[in-house]
Amino acid sequence: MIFDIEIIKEIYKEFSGQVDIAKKVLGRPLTYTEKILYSHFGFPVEKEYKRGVEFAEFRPDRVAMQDATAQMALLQFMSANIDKAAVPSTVHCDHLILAEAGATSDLLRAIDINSEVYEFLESVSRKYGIGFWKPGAGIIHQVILENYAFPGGMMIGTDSHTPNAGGLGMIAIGVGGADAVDVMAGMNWELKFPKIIGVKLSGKLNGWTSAKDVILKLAGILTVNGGTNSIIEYFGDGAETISCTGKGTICNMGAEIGATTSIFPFDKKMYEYLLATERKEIAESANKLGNYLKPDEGSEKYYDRVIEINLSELEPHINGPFTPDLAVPVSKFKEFIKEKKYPSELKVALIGSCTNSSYEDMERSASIAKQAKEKGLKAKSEFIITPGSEQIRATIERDGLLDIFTDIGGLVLANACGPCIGQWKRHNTSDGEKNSIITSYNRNFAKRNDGNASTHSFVASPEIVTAFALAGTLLFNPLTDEIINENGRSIKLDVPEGNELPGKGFLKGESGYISPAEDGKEMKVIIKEDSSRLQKLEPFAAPDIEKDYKNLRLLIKIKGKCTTDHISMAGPWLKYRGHLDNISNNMFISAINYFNDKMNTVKNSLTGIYDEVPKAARDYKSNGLGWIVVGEDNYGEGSSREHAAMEPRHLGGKAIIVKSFARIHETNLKKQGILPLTFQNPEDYDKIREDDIFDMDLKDFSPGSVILMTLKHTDGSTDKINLIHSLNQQQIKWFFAGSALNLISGKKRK
Ligand code: MIC
Ligand code: SF4
Repeated sequence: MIFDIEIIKEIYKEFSGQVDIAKKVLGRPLTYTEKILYSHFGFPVEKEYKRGVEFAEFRPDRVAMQDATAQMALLQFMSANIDKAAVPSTVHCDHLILAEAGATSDLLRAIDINSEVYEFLESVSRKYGIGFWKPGAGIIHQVILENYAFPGGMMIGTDSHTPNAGGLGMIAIGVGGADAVDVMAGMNWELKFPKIIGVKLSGKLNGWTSAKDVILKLAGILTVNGGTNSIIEYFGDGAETISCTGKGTICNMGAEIGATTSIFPFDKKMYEYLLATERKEIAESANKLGNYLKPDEGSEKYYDRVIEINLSELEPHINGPFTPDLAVPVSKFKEFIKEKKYPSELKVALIGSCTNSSYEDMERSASIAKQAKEKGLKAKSEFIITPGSEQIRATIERDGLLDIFTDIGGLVLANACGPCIGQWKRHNTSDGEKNSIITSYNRNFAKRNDGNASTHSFVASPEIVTAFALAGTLLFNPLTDEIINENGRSIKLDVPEGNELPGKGFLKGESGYISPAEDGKEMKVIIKEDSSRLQKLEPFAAPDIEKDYKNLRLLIKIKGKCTTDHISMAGPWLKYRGHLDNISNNMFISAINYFNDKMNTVKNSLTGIYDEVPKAARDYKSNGLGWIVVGEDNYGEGSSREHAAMEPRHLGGKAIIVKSFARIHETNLKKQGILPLTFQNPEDYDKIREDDIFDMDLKDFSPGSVILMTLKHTDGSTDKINLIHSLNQQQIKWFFAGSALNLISGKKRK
């Protein structure tokens, strides 16, 4: 069965006509990105949009949600009073499974512990016409690539790695739940028309180098915010040599450079992948569209910037620790570790996840593991494997790859996020202990994998990670160095090998899909009474700009990196993702206070006593005082979780003032009715003192207006600083309504 094939046929029928219109209006060759964006406009295309400046409205073809973000998205959808999702949508249960002892027992425990959340998600999905993928079925992005993504399509997903579907030629963008609600409610979806960065690939990957190294290298070039408000479009002869799933890996990790999404044009590799995943009809229709699913000749000069990467010369890279853009070529890695005095013993090596668990990844990694087995070597580090989907797991089990991994000491986890998102009960370190791990995942922020801020997490391709597992040390270069085996002999590993697709085809494995009810009107959504995990949402109150923005307190001035993991930690807190009040107790607990360099220790300006951040916020709120947060660059980098915006809103936050924002988080703040503001002069960050009280002047709040903020210092002096915002007319309406959702549901409260 091909999901939603009738809808896809309709989209393809219209596609060429839409592209022709856009081409005529723009009067020039189009990049592939432009073809998809303009053909998904929410209204007729009448002009060329100014990239990075003007907002445009789109009509995405579908919505994807994962369990940790779907809870809040669907609680909001329920308050929007709509009968049924307007576009095909799915929910995937992948984030809530704790990794401890291995796939079977971990999954059973998760189903037990999370039963009320799964019941809620299943019932709400059935009622509103949403497809539901059970726990164990796989990680959202793999399941989407295997079943739903199609060339030329556009989707949004409540997860920042939604761009994974760019590997199959789709514009797929990560968003907060409130955006998903817009699209499921049948409304147009708004996005600042992105810039387009072209990445020209030439040559061919060889030896130890894999698709992952393209994005590891690019992360080093562009850094964590170099892709902000941009779509990265890959092109050139080299692009056609990379497997479809390899392209998925590259697009997936584009999230780590802040890109709105990443995309490859349709080619033979995608065609083959569609065939292998039993979607011949889509493959043939896409083929017929030919050049419509590629950039036009001569469009190269319309990229805002072009970066060239020669795949033939590309070295494997290892990125980290603590940030995904610290890229080190494997030949320099040993020196890097020594120089920085990072812990060289490798405690754990982990492969798989939504980023890197294709058949090709698994076969190439298994080819290394197989050599080890044959040459009397076992993994010296703990070695953990996470298949991305049930289809991959069943296929690699049939083909003997899982056995090879377990033979060298590997532990196979459930088809879920697990250690990638801190759902990991680690046994071989204690909290605070300095140690190193390496993964084939995408993110490596402090505390992310195991909650320990002293864990140094590095990111590399699965084949490189597997080789390191055998070496047990980071002072190793798999391309040149030897490892001593159990009999004291020196072993040199041969280069990894693997097929892109399974020779015997994919095995589906256990079906994890539940289709929605034909007519869900009478169906009930199950929310357990007195639940500590699910809480119906109360609409946020509309602001009173005369009162609410005076006498504001400083909750925290954050020093350095502040990702969404710092604002609303995952791991143990994932269990409260459907309960706004309970999850708010994790607000900013990992962010560093500028004034004392400590986590979760801020001065409560009412008592003068240092307190935990959420407690101080609750104290201000109960005293009727609003507060602000101050931060630095790329604030809110990382996840799409809107909890990072809803928690401050819930606990009385009025504005977040920083040097710059990451895209998804800035939109989430706007949607939830909190002002995302930037310093007109970034040095004004230094003027903010711990005991300051702030007044904000919002009288003339309008698109492009500058907001004046007065800083009243305790010595009686004042400073006045200018703040900038990027809200357009519509977004200002959200603000005055209390939230975007209040506008949709008409529940405007005073
Ligand atoms: C992540 O990789 O950080 C997550 C967990 O998948 C998040 C979503 C979430 O926080 O639930 C993301 O990438 O958006
Ligand atoms: Fe899950 Fe990790 Fe992928 Fe996020 S990046 S969807 S946590 S596997």
